[in-house]
Amino acid sequence: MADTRTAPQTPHVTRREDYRMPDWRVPEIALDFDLDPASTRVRATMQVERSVRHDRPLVLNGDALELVSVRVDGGDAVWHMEGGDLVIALTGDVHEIETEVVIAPERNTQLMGLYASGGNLCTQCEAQGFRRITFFPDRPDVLSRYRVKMTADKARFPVLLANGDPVASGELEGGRHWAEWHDPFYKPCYLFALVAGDLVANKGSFTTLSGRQVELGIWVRAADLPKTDHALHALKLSMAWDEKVYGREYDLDVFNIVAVDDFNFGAMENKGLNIFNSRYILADPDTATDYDYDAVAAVVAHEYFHNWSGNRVTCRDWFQLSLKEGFTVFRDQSFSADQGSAAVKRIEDVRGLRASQFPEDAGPLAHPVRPDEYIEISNFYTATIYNKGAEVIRMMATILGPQKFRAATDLYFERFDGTAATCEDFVTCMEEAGGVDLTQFRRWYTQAGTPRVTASLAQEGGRARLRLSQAVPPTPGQPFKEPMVLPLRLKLFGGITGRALCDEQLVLLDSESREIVFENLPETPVLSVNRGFSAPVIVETNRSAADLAFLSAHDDDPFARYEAMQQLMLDTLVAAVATGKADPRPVIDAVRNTLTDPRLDSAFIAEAVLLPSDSFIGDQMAMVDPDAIFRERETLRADLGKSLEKEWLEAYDSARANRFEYSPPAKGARRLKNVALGYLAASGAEDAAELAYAQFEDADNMTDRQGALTTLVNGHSGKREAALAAFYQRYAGNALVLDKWFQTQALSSRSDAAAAVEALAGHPDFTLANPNRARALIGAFSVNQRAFHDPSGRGYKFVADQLIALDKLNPQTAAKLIPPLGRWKRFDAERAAKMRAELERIVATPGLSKDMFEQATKSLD
Ligand code: B3K
Ligand code: ZN
Repeated sequence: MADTRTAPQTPHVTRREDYRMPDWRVPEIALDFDLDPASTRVRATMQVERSVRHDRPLVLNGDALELVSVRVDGGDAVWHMEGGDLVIALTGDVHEIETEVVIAPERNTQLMGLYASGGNLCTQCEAQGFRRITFFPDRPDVLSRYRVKMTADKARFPVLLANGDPVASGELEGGRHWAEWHDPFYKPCYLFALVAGDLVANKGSFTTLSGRQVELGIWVRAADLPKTDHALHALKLSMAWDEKVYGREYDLDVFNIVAVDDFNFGAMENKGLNIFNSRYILADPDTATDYDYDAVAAVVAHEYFHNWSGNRVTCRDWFQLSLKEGFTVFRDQSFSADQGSAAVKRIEDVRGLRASQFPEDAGPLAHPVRPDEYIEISNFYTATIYNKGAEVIRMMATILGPQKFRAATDLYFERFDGTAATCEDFVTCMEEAGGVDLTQFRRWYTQAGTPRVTASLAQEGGRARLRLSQAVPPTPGQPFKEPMVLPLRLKLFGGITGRALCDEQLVLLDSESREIVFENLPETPVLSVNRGFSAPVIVETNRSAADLAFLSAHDDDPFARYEAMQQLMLDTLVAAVATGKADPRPVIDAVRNTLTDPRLDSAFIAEAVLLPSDSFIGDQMAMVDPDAIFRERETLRADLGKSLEKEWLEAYDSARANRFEYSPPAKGARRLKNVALGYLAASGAEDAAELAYAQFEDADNMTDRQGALTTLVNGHSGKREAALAAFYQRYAGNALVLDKWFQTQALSSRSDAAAAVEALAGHPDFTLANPNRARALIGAFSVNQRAFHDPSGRGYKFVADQLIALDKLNPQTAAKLIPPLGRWKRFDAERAAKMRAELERIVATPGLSKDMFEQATKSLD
């Protein structure tokens, strides 16, 4: 067995500028699996071709493989090992290579390669897991056609699935059976997949625009079958949407999705055989919140859309990851926006960007959308690659406009179909079809850091001057920055009448500063800027609290209304933290206006009246003071709760009697109802806990039940423990719902949250072996700003202890949880020293994975 751990002292750094095309192509591969959880035999037969004239050997990557034999053209081979890699000397230009290896799926705790989950066998290969299945050039620009034969015990593994279409199957003696699948499309090995298990399918069909009948299957354990209708429906919607909006049809006769409980992230787009974390497939009203329902649809869509943006056109190398991920996130965001309220979807996406990507861009792990180097590529599946990458695509769509953007994506798919492409290829298509020069825009791919825009409007009689300027902050390895191209949608409103004073303009700010003059203004203008969040930047303006309150009531862009309210709340809270006092009345009045505006729908109102999170408030401050932030935010919440008690009760009552239905209005009603419940509890109203407990008991859906539980868990009523116990008992054995039970307690705003989480780590249902459970407790706790940053440092120590233990099982999942400890520079000297000490302890741990080594050492800089 090869050692899977790299000595942290000598990490190999892979650099983008070192890219070289592959020495050998592998146009065909046949894989033969003799499947058994304890010991699986894998035989690979590959046709290899020398790509250009060179005298280099064939290097096949491998990791944790037990080599049984190597043959070249049916005879002996000249080979040796270099680390985990198999190096074969070849004399001709075309050869047939046969290898045989043995692997142990049930001992694979990393969940990369072939592994066991809940008694079934499944694979995960992206980015570099295929080398844990067989020896192969494990890089995305080696494209092959796959033939896969699987043999297994029929009683234990009645279902055998792989990529492409099924071509043959049969029975064998001794209760064994086999199946063979063939994928006609050339693909990189990271898209290889197989599943063997005791599964049943929710089956459906879809007829493509050109008349191809596609058999759809959502495969799960029999008990989970009733929870698969929503995912199947979302899949059909996604297939139709990609035809309509991008002209992209599905291309095989079958499309299968398998749900597994043990998975390192959300899901995987393997060709024709997507494998999902079960949390993004299973949904019914009793166990899934509205948020879960939406996430299932979004992830099903995302993975389906990868069939074109990722699979038909794949990435040349892993530095191009955002080529498929940024574009596909943009596609899934657009799909979700089309299913309900586009404004609310945009608000949710921007909130997510600010919660994860902005802090990443401002911290030690900041990197460009197209990184220049990595130690472990798994560490680069980040909010920057995914979400900032999506914003970059969105900005190009904004600059081109819908028709030209569609022409550009058509060109991209046509020109690069069946190939491994680069971000540069994508931008070139945008330029050619859009008739624009994106030379300077390309800085979005090379410069890290969130640009800061200052917008100040000055009025002189009937004229107003808008001065816009930009600066991009230094980031690790990039001390100086050039100006970016920032598409800013803006508009002026009359400060008295609320009337629009001009049409919306799209301003491309591409220099350090620029002035725009507005003439003949009949009244004092108020500036609405970065409408729809047209550029992923931080905007500072000279708008007063009155201006912001005015826009929160009158702007005709719902996102800008939300934004004005958020800014008003932020300004109030930041002032309160700084001075210990701030006037809450403008916020209270603006929230009252929003709550009682009959033109607004409940989903929007619920988003608009929510206070910014503790951590987002902290992000605005030079030094984060978690205790003061918590105190001032709770004070404002209580003020809002008390001052608007009548309005909250009305909002609550209007949705109280609703029975469950999954529709945008019903979701909006539940969202507002639960936000109102939170404010009623914050007001200190004596009967709020009774109300929450009644909701908890009467709920016919998880959104209401978990909303009530959250309110009770954050409070001190006698009902708290009863609700936690009832929830636990009701859902004993349901792993996804128990994750919510752990997570709700890990996110508690009470002062005893850190102690509670330490105790929960010893609960019989807690395990680090399941990534969802680890994230539910440790991941959630580390973003609970108040509890994690407990002045004693116990939160830091707890998380470091858990991550050191998790790293031994699953380095990829452990390394993902490092960033909260890496924010030490933003905290006072005592906290910073404690956080650094834990990072140093992690780095000094013997046998540390290179995943953790990279994240922890960079976080210390
Ligand atoms: N492409 C996968 C992510 C793989 C992560 C590997 N560390 C899922 C997705 O983005 O669709
Ligand atoms: Zn993706």
